[in-house]
Amino acid sequence: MINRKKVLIIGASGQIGSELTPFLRNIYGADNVIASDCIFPLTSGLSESGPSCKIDATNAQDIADAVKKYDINMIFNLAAILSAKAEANPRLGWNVGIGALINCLEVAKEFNASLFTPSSIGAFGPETPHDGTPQDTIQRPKTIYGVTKVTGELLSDYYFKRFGVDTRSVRFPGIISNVTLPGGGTTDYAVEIYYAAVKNETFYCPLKAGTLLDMMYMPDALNAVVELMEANPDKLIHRNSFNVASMSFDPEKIYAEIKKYLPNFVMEYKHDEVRQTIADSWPNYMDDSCARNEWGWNPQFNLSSMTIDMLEKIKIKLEL
Ligand code: VAH
Repeated sequence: MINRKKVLIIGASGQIGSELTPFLRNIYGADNVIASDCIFPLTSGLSESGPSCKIDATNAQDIADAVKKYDINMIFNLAAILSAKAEANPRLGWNVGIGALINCLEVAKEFNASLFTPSSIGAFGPETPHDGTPQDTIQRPKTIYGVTKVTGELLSDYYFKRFGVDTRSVRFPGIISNVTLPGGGTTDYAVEIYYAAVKNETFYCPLKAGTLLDMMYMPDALNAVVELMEANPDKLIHRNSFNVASMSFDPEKIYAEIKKYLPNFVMEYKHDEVRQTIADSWPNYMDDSCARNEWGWNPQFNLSSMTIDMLEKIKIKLEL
């Protein structure tokens, strides 16, 4: 691996980017991690803690200019429109998801940079085995988000095999975090429920009881990204994209876990047809043995430990 990492993060203001940026700055040095976004302004924390620039990822020249200016050799492309929001504007979902990726692939090829682009459980569809979803299986997603994720996996593998671009990727479950709220995702309920509980508000859950989904706490997601990108390439049989799992639960299970600490918390159901249809097409839980065998994936958080940390961190954040 290249010893001196010069990193560019595209989409640094999003749910993953806003935490991946400081995480990578701690590892590689603040001056070596350039944060960029074009949809949301960078938070003061990100722009004050290291270099930043404005990049429209659907403009290849923007990316190339930044890679040249900062001598980048590792790109994290987090540009995406999440599942439910993309269903309302499929063209935008495609233009951002694939437009940004093809530009990143071409720039990574030209400047010999490695490239990480997250995939998702959204890359699977209703025909995919839902229990113990295999690493290699049928992928016929019925959402534009899923179509962009499968296309992204295929494009990233193609650029590796055809041009030798060092592309790597994981299929993230729903990511739960307490720094930046997610926007427009099907799994967002698993973040919003914690805020409602801390604020002692009734939570109206958009998904039905029994809707099992793979989920992951942000600290584990950040470790997955770095461990994969730092993995010995000779050990990688797969690249785009690894199943990574840590916990699977339905609304009833997370509700019961929160009530252990906030017994007066009330959750009711307020069905969201779009999100329910999407969630029903996704796995109940994935088999992530390939990630564990090929690069040592080993999540640290489960629903219980995540709940304790989320409630504590949100109470501090909301000063309650
Ligand atoms: C979404 N949070 O719900 C994203 C993610 C696996 C889910 O891709 O769209």
